[in-house]
Amino acid sequence: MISSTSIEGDGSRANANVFALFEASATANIDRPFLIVDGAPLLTYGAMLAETARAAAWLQSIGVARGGRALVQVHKSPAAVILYLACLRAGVVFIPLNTAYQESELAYFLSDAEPALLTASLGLPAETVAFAGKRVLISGALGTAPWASVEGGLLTVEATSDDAAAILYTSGTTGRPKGAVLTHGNLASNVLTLGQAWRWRDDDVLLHALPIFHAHGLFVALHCALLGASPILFHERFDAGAVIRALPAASVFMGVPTFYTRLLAEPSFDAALCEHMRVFVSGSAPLLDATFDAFAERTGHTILERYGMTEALMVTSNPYDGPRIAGSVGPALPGVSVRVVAEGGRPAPANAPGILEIKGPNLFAGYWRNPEKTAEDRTADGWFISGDIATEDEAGFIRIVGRAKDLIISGGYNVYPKEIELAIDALDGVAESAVIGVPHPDFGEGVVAVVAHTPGSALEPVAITSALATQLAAFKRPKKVVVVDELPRNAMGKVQKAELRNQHKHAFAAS
Ligand code: MLC
Ligand code: AMP
Repeated sequence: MISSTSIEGDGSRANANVFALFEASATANIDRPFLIVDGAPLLTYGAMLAETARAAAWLQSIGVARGGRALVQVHKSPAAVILYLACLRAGVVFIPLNTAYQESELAYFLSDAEPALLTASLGLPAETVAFAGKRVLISGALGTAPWASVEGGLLTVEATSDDAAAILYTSGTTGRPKGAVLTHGNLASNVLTLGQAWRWRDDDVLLHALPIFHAHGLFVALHCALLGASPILFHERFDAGAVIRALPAASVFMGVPTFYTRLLAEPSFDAALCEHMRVFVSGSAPLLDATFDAFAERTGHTILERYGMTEALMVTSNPYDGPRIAGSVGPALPGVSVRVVAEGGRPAPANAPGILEIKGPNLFAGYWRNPEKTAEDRTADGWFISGDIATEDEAGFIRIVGRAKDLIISGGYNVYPKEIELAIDALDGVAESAVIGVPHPDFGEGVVAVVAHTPGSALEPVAITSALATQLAAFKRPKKVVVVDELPRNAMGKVQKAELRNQHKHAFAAS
């Protein structure tokens, strides 16, 4: 189990750079494998320290200094992990982007983030994108990384716990993504809490199949392993067959619910494969009771479900020791406070729904260059308004029972209906549209667009689907488009999304 090292206050660890925590663990375990790719150890923890120092020196040599921002849209690879850690070491603010984003979506992030460095692995945006900083292509191979020939290295720079470590974009009800600024203190406090709550062990081996451009894969999975200097079985993407083959060598696995339903769909997935597993963690989207039960029956393991969000990192977790309750995300993690607030701002009675609010050292600093939105999402007494509807029972166990925000979570990715509606409404022949999420057997929720045509236009669903193909990342595109004469409205003239969700609830029913 990892001891709780205070990163501030007592002077024993003056540098609050979150990397200093990982450096301390790595230094004590330099010969231990860090990343294991296709069964072969690629880097030891000692090599990780040397590579990240070199990459940090490279950042400095190209003028990307402490406080500067690096916008990074790269495939998951060992080089991408090194680049991330080098940014932490150098005090450069890391801004990861989903690789599925199209070039047109990237333009917004460039203008909003104003990065000093843009790194891509597929190709760099066309010259038409106004961007004054450096552009660099990195491949997945460490040997060809731009820092490969750098001699020497940069020591971990000093950071305070309030310094920005990363900005993660999350969309919003306005359709415009907002950058959540996470500090070194946020990241450090959360990983220390998780290491204890999940009883991280010295002999743990993490099977990592999540993307590393979101909080779950980056700040939860990767960070826990780094804190424990644990070997990581590093998979570039989730593939059920590959995960099944790797499981016998692992002890910890983390995933979104789709990972678990896909594993259960494999007849070869059984208890014997999970013999050495210590814990399976699920989060980012609701885990169905049916999945929890089927998993327990098949493997003998109860999935440990936790709840979090980009702006607050991990907030609640089912207990490691003690009952893990299906449908509940557990009580608040140590050091984190939650409350359920009913209409009118009063605390909701036990088991009654209300908005979940969050406070603690895990809470982000604010939205990048958006003080209005930062203020709007906080109460006068400093609590963050999550937008999730929850209940809390007498024992402090939280259930997420709905969302006050218009958000679809598909396979663990957030899709904001407003953004899709704006893109559809701009197309010829469209009067208006409503984008909804309905049950989907694989992704949990699937995106459906209900589109009203303009009078006299012969609008075809396929025309909408193909028009969106170049504008939106694939995971955001509606998996089904329905053209109607008009959208249902209530007496106030508001589109009735609940009615549409009901009408289309079987759109993806398994046949
Ligand atoms: C891919 N597609 C998706 C999708 N992922 N569509 C909807 N929802 C998704 N999540 C698209 C593909 O582009 C493709 O489109 C088609 O669906 C089929 O793709 P696939 O081959 O089945 O997808 P796959 O590559 O296997 O990806 C599915 C997945 C992936 C579930 C493995 O989405 C994934 O890794 N999700 C994890 C998301 C995650 O890490 N979330 C954490 C957020 S942090 P086409 O058109 O090409 O056919 C957070 C905070 C917290 O929420 O609490 O953790
Ligand atoms: P993101 O903005 O990508 O960080 O997504 C955060 C959102 O994911 C939360 O506000 C919740 O709506 C949802 N979420 C995360 N974990 C869970 C969970 N275990 N159960 C239900 N919803 C979850």
